[in-house]
Order: sequence, then structure tokens, then C-alpha cells
Amino acid sequence: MASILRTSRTRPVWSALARARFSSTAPKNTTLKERLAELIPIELENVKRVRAEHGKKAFGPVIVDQLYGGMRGLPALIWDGSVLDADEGIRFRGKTIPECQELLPKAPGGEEPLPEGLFWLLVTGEIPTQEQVTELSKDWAARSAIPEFVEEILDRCPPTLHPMSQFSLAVTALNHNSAFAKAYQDGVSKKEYWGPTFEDSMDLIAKLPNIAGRIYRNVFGQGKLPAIDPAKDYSHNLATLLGFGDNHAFVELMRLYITIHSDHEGGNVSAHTGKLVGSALSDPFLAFAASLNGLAGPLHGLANQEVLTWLTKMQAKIGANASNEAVKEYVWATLKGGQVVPGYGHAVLRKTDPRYTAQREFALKHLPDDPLFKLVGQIYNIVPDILLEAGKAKNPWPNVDAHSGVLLTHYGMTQMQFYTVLFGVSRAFGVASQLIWDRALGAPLERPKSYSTQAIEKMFKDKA
Ligand code: FAM
Repeated sequence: MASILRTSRTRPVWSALARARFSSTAPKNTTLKERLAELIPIELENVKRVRAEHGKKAFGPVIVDQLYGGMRGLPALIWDGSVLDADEGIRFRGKTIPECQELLPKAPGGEEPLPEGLFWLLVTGEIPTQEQVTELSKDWAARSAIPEFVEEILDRCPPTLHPMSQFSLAVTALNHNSAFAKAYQDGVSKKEYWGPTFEDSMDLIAKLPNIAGRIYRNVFGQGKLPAIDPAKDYSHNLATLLGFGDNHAFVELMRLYITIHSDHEGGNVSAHTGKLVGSALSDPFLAFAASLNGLAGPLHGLANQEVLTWLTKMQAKIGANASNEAVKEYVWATLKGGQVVPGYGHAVLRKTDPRYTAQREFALKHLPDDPLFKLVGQIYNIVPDILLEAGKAKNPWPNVDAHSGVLLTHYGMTQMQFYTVLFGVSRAFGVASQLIWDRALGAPLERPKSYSTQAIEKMFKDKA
């Protein structure tokens, strides 16, 4: 069955369909919401046709091990924004990371794609114009203020409360002003669900820099939060709120970071959690807060914090500029201690994560001589062989989290407990775009079947 889903080096099957019904560039003079309103009836027809043609066909066998094994490879969800190939990595609406870097609009003087453009691409499958991206930047800046009571919630959190818990609290509280929750209470028709879901999703993304900035400044004593500048793009504003707005390279890093962390198809914990909670018609704030709680786990988004903690402990133990032998010994000690090597391995990927490669290329351009970057490179030459020799991990190669913290540290953001918050800001782009489509296409409540071990035994005994 894995071969159905993980066709190495071939383009995912859906992209041909997507190309046929979505042109690759957005028509000019239309807003994102207007374009969506045009695309929704087309996609509704398309899904109707696919279901009529293929709805009753089997999509591969399910084996009992998948029930016990975290449902690896189980075909179970529709997720249109991105598809992950085990060997090639992520494609956003059919486009690889280098293609997005080339095709998406940039800021004046910038070389990295603007996440505004990536969001447009995730939602519509089209590359927006520079003007459309600028309009999105302005729209998000206009929506960026958070309610005073949410500011107070954050200000009252003890600095010892993990930034991800604070993030989740604040996003949950934004549900107070949810357009979807209000429309539902007012009896909105199912056909109209997508409109208020779109508004909430735009508000959610727009408000995240103010939440992230406030958490960063509160927890790490970085002074008062400056105001959002409506003339600046989303990443530039985020960098400013974090105190790095004057550093052009950091602003560029934020543009790249938010683009590449945004979406990783639908089965990962944060994406799936958001979709699952949204399927109960919980509004986008409640759904995305659930995503954040999943992202806060060390096997998922918290791995970027874990990598830095691990590297710091390694340096404390074996010193900077340690020999390959000393690094090898440290990696083996980690494994023998029953711990994972953070930043390595993946549930789907079987090659080096292209998100890792994109960050490595950024580092080669902007910080080639950084000692921690050199250590990351040294580890890359050591860890895969050790994981292969240890014989457990199915993928010995690095994932996105093996690299991100080193870049942030280079620019002075050394507070590793904050790193997953940035991942969360980005992940909202992917989760929100799918939530909009789920409501547009009338996606039902998720309710898969579970079994007890006793029931499984009985089923096979009865069949024997
Ligand atoms: N170090 C040590 N052992 C590892 C390992 C690693 N980096 N990756 C996998 N294994 C072990 C794994 O713990 C499992 O052991 P048991 O049989 O004792 O349970 C075995 O190898 C088989 O696991 P797998 O099938 O290769 O991986 P899974 O699909 O179960 O898990 C990961 C995938 C990502 C949870 C796992 O590779 C891991 O724990 N990696 C380190 C944490 C990490 O970097 N997470 C971030 C993933 C990232 F892309 C993201 O979500 N942001």
C-alpha cells in the first residue's frame, strides 16, 4: 500500500488534477476571498465527480499493525494544500520549496518568498501577483490587534509557563470574537460556513505576531511591544515585534522560515489535530489551539527546542570544536540512554528533509562560518550512519528541526523555549487554509472506528 502513496520521484497524482482545474497564476484585480468564491463551486463539482467515479473503490489494504502503529501510511484524510513524498519531500500545491522560492513574490530588496504568497498558493493553488500579496500584508496588519483581555491573560502568565502553553491559551481565548461561532449561533446555512471560517482564519494568522511578540517579550524580559507597521510585510512585522526588525537577514530568515514550516500534508499531529477539532465545527481559533498543543510535543514541533538543548548539552560535555570521535560517543550515549536524537528521523520522509536543505543553503549564504552551523554540518556527517547501525529508525536523515534553532541562535534569539512558537505561527497557514476548504466542501465530522485487542482477536477467531 505504501507504494500507492509514496511514489518516489514521481509527481503526486493529485497535482495533475489540480493543474487542470486551477491555472497556475491568479487572475489580476481579485481579492483572495473573491477568488475563493469563484473556485469553490468548481471544486465542489470536481469532488462530486471524483467521488462518483472512484468513491466505492478500495484504496489499499489495512493491516492490524497499522492500528497499533500510529496509523502509519493509512490513507485516511483529504488535504489539498500540500502532499509529502517520502523521497522528494513536501510540495505546496504541487510546487517544491525551490520552486516556491523562485515563483512567489518577494519584498523589495528581498530574495526569500513572502509567506503571504504562500498562503494564497495554499488556498487557491495559484501564484498571486505582487499587488495581491501587498494587499494581504495590509489586510493582516489591519487585523493584527489582539483584544485587551487576551493581552492581560498573557501578561498574567508566570514566565515559567512554557511559551507554547501561553500561545495555546491566547489562541483559545481569541474564540471570544469568532465570526464562525457567532454565525453558527445565528443559524448560518451550511453552504455559507466557509465565509466566516475565512474571516476567522485571516484574523487568526494576522493576530499571531502580536501574540508571539508579547510572549517573547514577557517571558524573556525584552521590553515593550512596538506597534505593527501597515506598510511592512508580515514577516518584517513579526521580526520587529520580536526585536529583530532592523536586521535584514533575520527578516529574510522569517520569510523563509514561515514559508517552509507552514504545511506538511494532513497526517502530522498539528495538521490532523486542527482538522479533527474543526470537524466538530469548533471555530478556527479552537481548532488551531488544539494544533498548537500537538505541536508542543517533543516528537513534533518541540523538537526544534530539543535540538538546541541537545547541542548545548553536547558542547558542555565534550567542548566546542570536538573531534568526530567525541561527537560519535555522545550520539551513542544519547541512544544508549533510551533517548531519541532530536531533529533526525521522520514518520514519512526517507531522505534528507528539503526544509533542512533550504535552511542549510540560507546558512551557507548568510552565516557560513558560524561555529554552531559547523557543528550541525559535522553531526549530519555522523548521525545517519549511527542511526543505521543502531538499526531502529526507518529514516536516519535530518528533518526540519535539526537546523532551525541554529539560525535563530546566530541572530541572537538564543531562548530555545521560544522556538516552537515560531513553528506554530507558520503552521497556522497550512491548518487555516485546509479549514477553509473543509467548511467550503462540507467535510463531515471525523469519526474513525476503534477496536479493542479483544475485539481484534475475536474477529480473526470467528473468521478462522
Ligand atoms: N533517534 C533515536 N531513535 C529513533 C529516531 C531518532 N531520531 N527516530 C526513530 N527512532 C526509533 C523510534 O523511537 C522507534 O523506536 P522503538 O521501536 O523503540 O519505538 C524506531 O526508531 C522506529 O521508529 P520510526 O518508524 O523510524 O519513526 P516513527 O515514525 O515512529 O517516529 C519520529 C518519527 C519523528 C517521531 C522519530 O523519528 C523521532 O522520534 N525523531 C526525533 C524527534 C524529532 O526530530 N521529531 C521531529 C519530527 C519533525 F519532522 C516534526 O514533526 N517537526
